Amino acid sequence: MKVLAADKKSLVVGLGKTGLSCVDFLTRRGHQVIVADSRQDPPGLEQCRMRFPAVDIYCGAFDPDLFLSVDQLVVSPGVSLQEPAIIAARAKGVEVTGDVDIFSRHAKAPIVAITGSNGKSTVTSLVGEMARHAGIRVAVGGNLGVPALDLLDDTVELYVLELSSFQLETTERLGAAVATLLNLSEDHMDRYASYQDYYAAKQRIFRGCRHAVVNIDDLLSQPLVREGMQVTRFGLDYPDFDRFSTQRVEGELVLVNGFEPLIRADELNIKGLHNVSNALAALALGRAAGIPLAAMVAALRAFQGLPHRCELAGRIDGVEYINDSKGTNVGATLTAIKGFGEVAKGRIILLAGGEGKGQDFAALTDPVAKYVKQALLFGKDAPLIESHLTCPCQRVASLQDAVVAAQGHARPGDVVLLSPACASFDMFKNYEERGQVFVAAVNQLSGGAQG
Ligand code: UMA
Ligand code: ADP
Repeated sequence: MKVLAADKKSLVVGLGKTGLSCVDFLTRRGHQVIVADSRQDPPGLEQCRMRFPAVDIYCGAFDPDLFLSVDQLVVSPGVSLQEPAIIAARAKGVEVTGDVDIFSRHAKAPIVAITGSNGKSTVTSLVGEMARHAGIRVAVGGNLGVPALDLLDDTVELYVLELSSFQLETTERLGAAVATLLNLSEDHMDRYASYQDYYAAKQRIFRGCRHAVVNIDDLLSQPLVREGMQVTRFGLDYPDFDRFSTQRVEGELVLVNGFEPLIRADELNIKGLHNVSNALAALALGRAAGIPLAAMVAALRAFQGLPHRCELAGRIDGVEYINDSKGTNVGATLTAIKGFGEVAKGRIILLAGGEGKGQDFAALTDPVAKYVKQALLFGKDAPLIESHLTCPCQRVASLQDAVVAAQGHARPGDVVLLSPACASFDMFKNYEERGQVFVAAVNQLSGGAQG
């Protein structure tokens, strides 16, 4: 086991939420800490200066000599390990770690770890709610929002962490009690040389794991190394004794444990088959973590879903406006298009665009042709997306303009769907702000009675 020796000098790289949590954790233990951020005026600068006046902060282009002057680099997920200063320091023997790695060495309670391209936040929140319903003292966070180190507390009985591929890259051996890779589709291709590299980063979630939860519907969710691991399965396809799945009972879709009915799909407040899959994943994870079934089912019944995920923003003149601002990759947007396309009485008006992160948008072509009558495209990669679409496309300068144009195209029964398939940071602070701007623009539309 690696130990953080008190005389080790650490350079915290990146001064966002994660960087601040690392500075806090390390300084409280008496370590020597300095901070570097490649931006001149990073988001956590003032806060860091006020809370940790003794910590030196270096802003602006990374200085390779600074990176060589320490024993270890604690790298934030937003910073690529391919930064030349990091590569050079590593080559000279400087240790490279991250917040989740440090967390895993200090957490005393079992960890349930969740990664995947889509559904992570929903499943993580669900497992957290299930544990709460069972009266377990649970701490929930990671990529979901609260950095892992800020969760550390000796009274916690269970940690539930959403982990991104970036966080896993700097995590040597997580040692989770239960871990899952929910599904895999292209994302963050601006940070990875290949899809294979992205997959390899996700697979790290299984290092040292005792119980893997595997999605039968996605072969890539299997741990590549499985020795000594228990496995629980989930999947939409068909029931069997070894899995959480679904079954038709008198025409109704029911979630089942083996062949035991648990809850009808239409009793869930989160809609769409992808959310049935998310609920099954949460049940399998919760079961593997020892949460009683009754508490898990109660939590499923109560869960209202997270904002900005296929959320109804308004209904005007018989048109539904859906906020799926968290649809930040092609896989998520395909899920939303197919989900609404299958059930809408009319067709979809799709609002998409932003920072495409190097993704291939070709997978959108056929589903968009089938379900979308008009695309309204904005942001940096609007031209690239348009090159893959055959439906009528219109470029707009802002999301507000897109909403106004969408109303012009919409007829009763249609669905106006914001599911950008892109990150937001070329136009917004984050996906939450993008979702809020969309909802505000919908609220400003004039129309007949809502409904
Ligand atoms: N920075 C540099 N140089 C760079 C890039 C970033 O110095 O080349 C600095 C920035 O100036 C900034 C700091 O690094 O000061 C930002 O750090 P960060 O980007 O790692 O962001 P945090 O605020 O620490 O938030 C991170 C996650 N962000 C990313 O992975 C990009 C948050 O996930 C997470 O909630 C938080 O840690 C707590 O664990 C957000 C996210 O977008 C929601 N995640 C991606 C996703 O879900 O697709 C992976
Ligand atoms: P993540 O945290 O991985 O981004 P979220 O739970 O926040 O996942 O969901 C983000 C979006 O991804 C949703 O709005 C929906 O469009 C899509 N999505 C959610 N779950 C799934 C799933 N199991 N399979 C495919 N797409 C999904």
